Amino acid sequence: MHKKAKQILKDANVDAVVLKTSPSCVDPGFFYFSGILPGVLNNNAILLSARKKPLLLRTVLDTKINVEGLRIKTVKRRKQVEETLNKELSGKRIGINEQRYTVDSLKRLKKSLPGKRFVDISKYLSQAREIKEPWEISRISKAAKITEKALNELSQIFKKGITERQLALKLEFLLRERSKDDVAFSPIVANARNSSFPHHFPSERKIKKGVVLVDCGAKVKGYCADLTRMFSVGKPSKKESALYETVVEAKRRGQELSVEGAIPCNVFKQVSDFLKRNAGQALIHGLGHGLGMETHDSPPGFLRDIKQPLKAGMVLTVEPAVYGKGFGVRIEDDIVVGKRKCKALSTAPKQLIPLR
Ligand SMILES: [Mn+2]
Repeated sequence: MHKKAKQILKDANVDAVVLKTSPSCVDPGFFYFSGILPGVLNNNAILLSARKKPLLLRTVLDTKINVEGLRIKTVKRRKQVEETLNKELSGKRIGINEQRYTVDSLKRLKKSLPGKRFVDISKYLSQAREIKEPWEISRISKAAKITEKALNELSQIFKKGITERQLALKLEFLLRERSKDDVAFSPIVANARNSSFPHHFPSERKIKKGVVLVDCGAKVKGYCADLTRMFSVGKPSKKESALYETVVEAKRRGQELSVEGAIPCNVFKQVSDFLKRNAGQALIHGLGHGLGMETHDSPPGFLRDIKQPLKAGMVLTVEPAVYGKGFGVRIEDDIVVGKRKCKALSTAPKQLIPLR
């Protein structure tokens, strides 16, 4: 069994762990501990216990799923899932991920397995994925390279009269084609005033003079990248160039501080104060977040209240931003925390990128 699964059984003091995934409630832990590559699965579950090989319960819709090292049972009806669980679960304390159960399915699970005690182990599951193994870093790194390359080619896709949505679609096509996987999330393309809204949804408006904020990420074998680049249609104004350079410097400072032992809330405060002094606005969102199987993975990242120190092998984004009245600037790169310094998986340019 996965050594991290063994650790969870011990730390959470549970006899077994049941991780379930469905289209409406995807649990990355299911994929992490089963070794199955992420995809849309219908109510599959994995059972981890100390004495036996992990057991995969797959429905008749997903019989293609097959991974070495797993015992496999195919179930036809939901009732069979519960019967199998009843037979397989020898202990009393069962660990589940309460963050990935709907209220409805949790009720059903508890009702069908009376006599068991369900323990929420979401905290331990997140902790297990905080520090990335080298093979995970290599996937994130590949995803970042693909994303960076596609963004570098954006001026080749860009045409006069193209809308935000069309540009976002073309970018998504490039990412999916090259990564041979899903995208981490639907790309954001935000021109001019739209760039002052952090989560702008690409509109039908044609891209005109001004800055263009593009936030996107490829996925490689289930691992995400998340980058934001700033472009300029036409010659940027002095205000636009100056704000861009301030945010570049904020990002540089954030990365410089991202070493093992650093306290995330302190890094957040230093960069936020720098932006307040130099651009007149403190950070309105975190300076960055953990990155992995999910776009927002563990650790939680550079938030104003996170005190747990960074550790080598954590992968995070660094994304300082200033959202002004007429336009906004966000620059985002991905990093791996190291003992003495961080390793950048991507590098934003020092100036706004021309689009024409
Ligand atoms: Mn991000």
